[in-house]
Amino acid sequence: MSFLKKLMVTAAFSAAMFVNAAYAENVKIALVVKSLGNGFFDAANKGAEEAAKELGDVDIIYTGPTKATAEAQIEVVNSLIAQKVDAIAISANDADALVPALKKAMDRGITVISWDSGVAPEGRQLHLNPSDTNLIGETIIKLAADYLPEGGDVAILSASSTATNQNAWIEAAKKVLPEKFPKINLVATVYGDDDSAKSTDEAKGLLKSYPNLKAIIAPTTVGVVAAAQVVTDQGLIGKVNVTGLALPSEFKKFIDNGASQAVALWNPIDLGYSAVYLAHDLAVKKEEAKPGATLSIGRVGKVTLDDTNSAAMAPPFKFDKSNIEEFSKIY
Ligand code: RAM
Repeated sequence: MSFLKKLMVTAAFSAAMFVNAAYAENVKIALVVKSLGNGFFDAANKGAEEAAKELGDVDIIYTGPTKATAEAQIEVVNSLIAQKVDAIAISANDADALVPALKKAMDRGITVISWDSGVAPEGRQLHLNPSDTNLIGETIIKLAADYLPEGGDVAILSASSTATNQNAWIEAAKKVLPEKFPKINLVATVYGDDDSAKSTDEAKGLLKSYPNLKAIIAPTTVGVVAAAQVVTDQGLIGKVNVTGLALPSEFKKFIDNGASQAVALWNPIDLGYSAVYLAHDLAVKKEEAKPGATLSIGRVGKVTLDDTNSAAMAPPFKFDKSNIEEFSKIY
Protein backbone atom coordinates (compact mmCIF):
# COMPACT_ATOMS: atom_id res chain seq x y z
CA MET A 1 0.00 0.00 0.00
CA SER A 2 1.35 3.41 -0.89
CA PHE A 3 2.08 5.82 1.90
CA LEU A 4 -0.75 8.10 0.77
CA LYS A 5 -3.26 5.27 0.60
CA LYS A 6 -2.20 4.08 4.07
CA LEU A 7 -2.70 7.58 5.39
CA MET A 8 -6.15 7.80 3.85
CA VAL A 9 -7.20 4.43 5.27
CA THR A 10 -5.92 5.39 8.72
CA ALA A 11 -7.73 8.72 8.55
CA ALA A 12 -10.99 7.07 7.50
CA PHE A 13 -10.62 4.49 10.26
CA SER A 14 -9.96 7.18 12.89
CA ALA A 15 -12.97 9.15 11.71
CA ALA A 16 -15.15 6.07 12.00
CA MET A 17 -13.83 5.46 15.51
CA PHE A 18 -14.55 9.06 16.40
CA VAL A 19 -18.09 8.81 15.10
CA ASN A 20 -18.62 5.58 17.03
CA ALA A 21 -17.27 7.04 20.22
CA ALA A 22 -19.31 10.19 19.83
CA TYR A 23 -22.55 8.32 19.21
CA ALA A 24 -21.97 5.25 21.37
CA GLU A 25 -24.63 5.31 24.03
CA ASN A 26 -23.72 4.92 27.65
CA VAL A 27 -24.79 1.79 29.47
CA LYS A 28 -27.97 2.56 31.42
CA ILE A 29 -27.94 0.94 34.84
CA ALA A 30 -31.00 1.38 37.06
CA LEU A 31 -30.34 1.30 40.78
CA VAL A 32 -33.78 0.36 42.12
CA VAL A 33 -34.20 0.87 45.85
CA LYS A 34 -36.86 -0.28 48.33
CA SER A 35 -38.13 3.29 48.66
CA LEU A 36 -36.89 6.79 47.93
CA GLY A 37 -36.10 9.22 50.73
CA ASN A 38 -34.04 6.68 52.70
CA GLY A 39 -30.55 7.99 53.59
CA PHE A 40 -29.09 4.49 53.38
CA PHE A 41 -30.02 4.24 49.70
CA ASP A 42 -28.89 7.80 48.99
CA ALA A 43 -25.45 6.77 50.32
CA ALA A 44 -25.51 3.65 48.11
CA ASN A 45 -26.32 5.91 45.15
CA LYS A 46 -23.19 7.96 45.91
CA GLY A 47 -21.21 4.77 45.46
CA ALA A 48 -23.13 3.96 42.28
CA GLU A 49 -22.21 7.37 40.83
CA GLU A 50 -18.60 6.83 41.82
CA ALA A 51 -18.53 3.48 39.96
CA ALA A 52 -20.19 5.09 36.93
CA LYS A 53 -17.52 7.78 36.81
CA GLU A 54 -14.74 5.25 37.13
CA LEU A 55 -16.18 2.90 34.48
CA GLY A 56 -16.70 5.86 32.15
CA ASP A 57 -19.53 4.50 29.99
CA VAL A 58 -22.36 4.31 32.52
CA ASP A 59 -25.44 6.41 33.30
CA ILE A 60 -27.13 5.64 36.62
CA ILE A 61 -30.89 5.85 36.92
CA TYR A 62 -31.55 6.07 40.66
CA THR A 63 -35.17 5.10 41.21
CA GLY A 64 -37.69 3.41 43.47
CA PRO A 65 -41.22 3.81 44.79
CA THR A 66 -42.31 6.22 47.51
CA LYS A 67 -43.55 3.35 49.68
CA ALA A 68 -41.51 0.20 50.28
CA THR A 69 -43.87 -2.31 48.67
CA ALA A 70 -43.34 -5.00 46.04
CA GLU A 71 -46.36 -3.83 43.99
CA ALA A 72 -44.89 -0.35 43.65
CA GLN A 73 -41.49 -1.79 42.70
CA ILE A 74 -43.09 -3.95 39.98
CA GLU A 75 -44.39 -0.75 38.36
CA VAL A 76 -40.91 0.75 38.52
CA VAL A 77 -39.41 -2.37 36.91
CA ASN A 78 -42.03 -2.38 34.13
CA SER A 79 -41.28 1.23 33.31
CA LEU A 80 -37.53 0.47 33.19
CA ILE A 81 -38.23 -2.38 30.75
CA ALA A 82 -40.17 0.08 28.58
CA GLN A 83 -37.24 2.52 28.74
CA LYS A 84 -34.95 -0.29 27.54
CA VAL A 85 -32.33 0.09 30.24
CA ASP A 86 -29.30 -2.21 29.98
CA ALA A 87 -29.26 -3.39 33.59
CA ILE A 88 -31.39 -3.39 36.73
CA ALA A 89 -29.77 -3.65 40.16
CA ILE A 90 -32.56 -3.98 42.71
CA SER A 91 -32.90 -4.03 46.49
CA ALA A 92 -36.18 -5.93 46.65
CA ASN A 93 -39.21 -5.48 48.89
CA ASP A 94 -40.15 -9.14 48.38
CA ALA A 95 -38.10 -12.16 47.24
CA ASP A 96 -40.83 -13.75 45.10
CA ALA A 97 -43.31 -11.06 44.05
CA LEU A 98 -40.74 -9.32 41.85
CA VAL A 99 -39.72 -12.49 39.99
CA PRO A 100 -42.19 -12.36 37.04
CA ALA A 101 -41.38 -8.71 36.22
CA LEU A 102 -37.64 -9.30 36.54
CA LYS A 103 -37.86 -12.47 34.42
CA LYS A 104 -39.56 -10.39 31.75
CA ALA A 105 -36.65 -7.94 31.95
CA MET A 106 -34.11 -10.75 31.53
CA ASP A 107 -36.09 -12.20 28.60
CA ARG A 108 -35.68 -8.82 26.89
CA GLY A 109 -31.91 -8.99 27.35
CA ILE A 110 -31.70 -6.76 30.42
CA THR A 111 -29.07 -7.76 32.99
CA VAL A 112 -30.70 -8.21 36.42
CA ILE A 113 -28.96 -8.43 39.77
CA SER A 114 -30.20 -7.91 43.30
CA TRP A 115 -28.21 -6.30 46.10
CA ASP A 116 -28.91 -5.49 49.76
CA SER A 117 -32.33 -7.23 49.79
CA GLY A 118 -32.45 -10.21 47.47
CA VAL A 119 -34.71 -11.68 44.84
CA ALA A 120 -35.24 -15.46 44.48
CA PRO A 121 -32.57 -17.01 42.20
CA GLU A 122 -34.94 -17.40 39.21
CA GLY A 123 -35.54 -13.64 39.16
CA ARG A 124 -31.94 -12.44 38.95
CA GLN A 125 -28.49 -13.40 37.70
CA LEU A 126 -26.74 -12.83 41.02
CA HIS A 127 -27.30 -11.36 44.47
CA LEU A 128 -24.85 -9.25 46.44
CA ASN A 129 -25.20 -9.35 50.23
CA PRO A 130 -23.57 -6.56 52.22
CA SER A 131 -22.20 -9.10 54.68
CA ASP A 132 -22.70 -12.70 55.80
CA THR A 133 -26.36 -13.21 56.82
CA ASN A 134 -25.60 -15.35 59.89
CA LEU A 135 -23.00 -12.86 61.06
CA ILE A 136 -25.50 -9.98 60.82
CA GLY A 137 -28.13 -12.04 62.66
CA GLU A 138 -25.75 -12.71 65.52
CA THR A 139 -24.41 -9.14 65.51
CA ILE A 140 -27.81 -7.53 66.06
CA ILE A 141 -28.50 -9.70 69.12
CA LYS A 142 -24.98 -9.28 70.49
CA LEU A 143 -25.34 -5.48 70.23
CA ALA A 144 -28.23 -5.72 72.70
CA ALA A 145 -26.78 -8.52 74.86
CA ASP A 146 -23.42 -6.77 75.37
CA TYR A 147 -25.19 -4.05 77.38
CA LEU A 148 -27.54 -6.41 79.23
CA PRO A 149 -25.35 -8.54 81.50
CA GLU A 150 -28.42 -9.63 83.49
CA GLY A 151 -30.40 -10.39 80.34
CA GLY A 152 -34.02 -9.33 79.85
CA ASP A 153 -36.81 -8.66 77.37
CA VAL A 154 -35.96 -7.31 73.94
CA ALA A 155 -38.09 -6.70 70.83
CA ILE A 156 -37.33 -6.33 67.15
CA LEU A 157 -38.62 -3.42 65.07
CA SER A 158 -38.06 -4.46 61.46
CA ALA A 159 -38.66 -2.93 58.02
CA SER A 160 -41.49 -4.46 55.95
CA SER A 161 -42.73 -7.96 56.76
CA THR A 162 -41.68 -9.17 53.30
CA ALA A 163 -38.17 -7.60 53.20
CA THR A 164 -35.81 -10.40 52.20
CA ASN A 165 -32.76 -9.04 54.03
CA GLN A 166 -34.38 -8.23 57.39
CA ASN A 167 -36.30 -11.53 57.40
CA ALA A 168 -33.09 -13.49 56.77
CA TRP A 169 -31.24 -11.60 59.54
CA ILE A 170 -34.10 -12.10 62.02
CA GLU A 171 -34.23 -15.81 61.23
CA ALA A 172 -30.47 -16.07 61.76
CA ALA A 173 -30.77 -14.10 65.02
CA LYS A 174 -33.49 -16.43 66.33
CA LYS A 175 -31.31 -19.43 65.55
CA VAL A 176 -28.41 -18.30 67.78
CA LEU A 177 -30.57 -16.90 70.60
CA PRO A 178 -31.20 -20.00 72.75
CA GLU A 179 -27.65 -21.25 72.78
CA LYS A 180 -25.51 -18.14 72.62
CA PHE A 181 -27.75 -15.63 74.40
CA PRO A 182 -29.90 -17.66 76.84
CA LYS A 183 -30.66 -14.64 79.04
CA ILE A 184 -32.09 -12.58 76.17
CA ASN A 185 -35.83 -12.98 75.82
CA LEU A 186 -37.22 -11.91 72.44
CA VAL A 187 -40.83 -10.92 73.18
CA ALA A 188 -42.01 -9.54 69.82
CA THR A 189 -41.16 -8.66 66.24
CA VAL A 190 -43.06 -5.76 64.66
CA TYR A 191 -42.81 -4.06 61.25
CA GLY A 192 -42.44 -0.34 60.56
CA ASP A 193 -42.19 -0.75 56.74
CA ASP A 194 -39.13 1.56 56.55
CA ASP A 195 -41.61 4.38 57.03
CA SER A 196 -40.79 6.89 59.78
CA ALA A 197 -44.35 7.43 60.98
CA LYS A 198 -45.26 3.73 61.02
CA SER A 199 -41.94 2.84 62.72
CA THR A 200 -42.61 5.50 65.37
CA ASP A 201 -46.07 4.05 66.07
CA GLU A 202 -44.70 0.52 66.25
CA ALA A 203 -41.94 1.58 68.67
CA LYS A 204 -44.54 3.31 70.88
CA GLY A 205 -46.68 0.17 70.75
CA LEU A 206 -43.79 -2.00 71.90
CA LEU A 207 -43.04 0.24 74.88
CA LYS A 208 -46.69 0.20 75.88
CA SER A 209 -47.19 -3.55 75.51
CA TYR A 210 -43.91 -4.54 77.16
CA PRO A 211 -43.17 -2.24 80.10
CA ASN A 212 -40.12 -4.31 81.07
CA LEU A 213 -38.51 -3.96 77.67
CA LYS A 214 -34.73 -3.46 77.99
CA ALA A 215 -33.82 -3.06 74.33
CA ILE A 216 -35.34 -2.41 70.91
CA ILE A 217 -33.34 -3.98 68.11
CA ALA A 218 -34.08 -2.34 64.75
CA PRO A 219 -32.17 -3.94 61.86
CA THR A 220 -33.19 -1.05 59.59
CA THR A 221 -31.70 2.43 59.37
CA VAL A 222 -35.20 3.94 59.24
CA GLY A 223 -36.62 1.99 62.19
CA VAL A 224 -33.63 2.51 64.44
CA VAL A 225 -33.87 6.31 64.18
CA ALA A 226 -37.62 6.24 64.87
CA ALA A 227 -37.19 3.99 67.92
CA ALA A 228 -34.35 6.10 69.36
CA GLN A 229 -36.45 9.24 68.92
CA VAL A 230 -39.38 7.65 70.77
CA VAL A 231 -37.14 6.49 73.63
CA THR A 232 -35.68 10.01 73.82
CA ASP A 233 -39.11 11.70 73.74
CA GLN A 234 -40.56 9.38 76.39
CA GLY A 235 -37.66 10.00 78.80
CA LEU A 236 -36.61 6.35 78.65
CA ILE A 237 -32.88 6.91 78.04
CA GLY A 238 -30.99 4.55 80.33
CA LYS A 239 -33.99 2.25 80.64
CA VAL A 240 -34.40 1.09 77.06
CA ASN A 241 -31.34 0.73 74.84
CA VAL A 242 -32.01 1.17 71.12
CA THR A 243 -29.71 -0.75 68.83
CA GLY A 244 -29.54 -2.39 65.41
CA LEU A 245 -28.31 -1.22 62.01
CA ALA A 246 -27.89 2.53 61.71
CA LEU A 247 -26.39 5.06 59.36
CA PRO A 248 -23.87 7.00 61.51
CA SER A 249 -24.74 10.38 59.94
CA GLU A 250 -28.41 9.95 60.92
CA PHE A 251 -27.81 8.22 64.25
CA LYS A 252 -24.91 10.07 65.88
CA LYS A 253 -27.25 12.19 68.02
CA PHE A 254 -28.67 9.07 69.70
CA ILE A 255 -25.25 7.75 70.63
CA ASP A 256 -24.47 11.24 71.92
CA ASN A 257 -27.65 11.48 74.04
CA GLY A 258 -27.38 7.92 75.36
CA ALA A 259 -30.56 6.51 73.75
CA SER A 260 -28.19 3.97 72.20
CA GLN A 261 -24.95 2.40 73.37
CA ALA A 262 -23.86 1.05 70.01
CA VAL A 263 -25.09 0.11 66.54
CA ALA A 264 -23.56 -1.50 63.47
CA LEU A 265 -23.56 -1.22 59.68
CA TRP A 266 -21.44 -1.84 56.61
CA ASN A 267 -20.33 0.80 54.15
CA PRO A 268 -23.40 1.63 51.99
CA ILE A 269 -21.26 3.60 49.52
CA ASP A 270 -19.15 0.51 48.82
CA LEU A 271 -22.33 -1.56 48.47
CA GLY A 272 -23.83 0.71 45.78
CA TYR A 273 -20.45 0.98 44.04
CA SER A 274 -20.06 -2.81 43.96
CA ALA A 275 -23.62 -3.43 42.72
CA VAL A 276 -23.05 -1.13 39.74
CA TYR A 277 -19.65 -2.65 39.04
CA LEU A 278 -21.16 -6.15 38.90
CA ALA A 279 -24.16 -5.08 36.79
CA HIS A 280 -21.80 -3.34 34.37
CA ASP A 281 -19.49 -6.31 33.95
CA LEU A 282 -22.37 -8.72 33.35
CA ALA A 283 -24.00 -6.37 30.85
CA VAL A 284 -20.94 -5.08 29.00
CA LYS A 285 -18.08 -7.53 29.48
CA LYS A 286 -20.53 -10.44 29.31
CA GLU A 287 -19.11 -11.90 32.49
CA GLU A 288 -21.09 -15.00 33.42
CA ALA A 289 -22.75 -15.27 36.83
CA LYS A 290 -22.36 -18.94 37.80
CA PRO A 291 -21.51 -20.78 41.01
CA GLY A 292 -17.81 -20.51 41.79
CA ALA A 293 -17.24 -17.49 39.51
CA THR A 294 -15.00 -14.78 40.95
CA LEU A 295 -16.03 -11.31 39.83
CA SER A 296 -14.32 -7.95 40.26
CA ILE A 297 -15.88 -5.19 42.34
CA GLY A 298 -13.29 -2.60 41.37
CA ARG A 299 -11.53 -0.79 44.21
CA VAL A 300 -13.47 -2.88 46.77
CA GLY A 301 -11.90 -6.18 45.61
CA LYS A 302 -13.52 -9.38 44.38
CA VAL A 303 -16.47 -11.61 45.25
CA THR A 304 -17.02 -15.31 44.60
CA LEU A 305 -20.52 -16.61 43.90
CA ASP A 306 -21.90 -19.50 45.98
CA ASP A 307 -24.22 -22.20 44.69
CA THR A 308 -27.19 -19.79 44.67
CA ASN A 309 -25.14 -17.19 42.75
CA SER A 310 -24.95 -15.04 45.89
CA ALA A 311 -21.92 -13.35 47.36
CA ALA A 312 -21.24 -11.45 50.56
CA MET A 313 -19.05 -8.45 51.19
CA ALA A 314 -17.29 -7.49 54.42
CA PRO A 315 -18.24 -7.86 58.13
CA PRO A 316 -20.21 -4.94 59.62
CA PHE A 317 -18.52 -2.19 61.65
CA LYS A 318 -19.61 -1.37 65.17
CA PHE A 319 -20.26 2.29 66.01
CA ASP A 320 -20.24 3.69 69.53
CA LYS A 321 -19.09 6.84 71.34
CA SER A 322 -15.49 6.14 70.33
CA ASN A 323 -15.95 6.31 66.54
CA ILE A 324 -19.41 7.46 65.45
CA GLU A 325 -18.31 11.06 64.97
CA GLU A 326 -15.66 10.03 62.45
CA PHE A 327 -18.00 7.74 60.48
CA SER A 328 -20.89 10.22 60.57
CA LYS A 329 -18.85 12.42 58.23
CA ILE A 330 -18.63 9.67 55.62
CA TYR A 331 -22.11 8.10 55.52
C1 RAM B 1 -32.79 0.16 55.61
C2 RAM B 1 -33.22 -0.75 54.51
C3 RAM B 1 -32.06 -1.51 53.91
C4 RAM B 1 -31.19 -2.11 54.99
C5 RAM B 1 -30.74 -1.05 55.95
C6 RAM B 1 -29.89 -1.62 57.07
O1 RAM B 1 -32.23 1.32 55.09
O2 RAM B 1 -34.18 -1.64 55.01
O3 RAM B 1 -32.55 -2.52 53.06
O4 RAM B 1 -30.08 -2.77 54.44
O5 RAM B 1 -31.89 -0.44 56.52
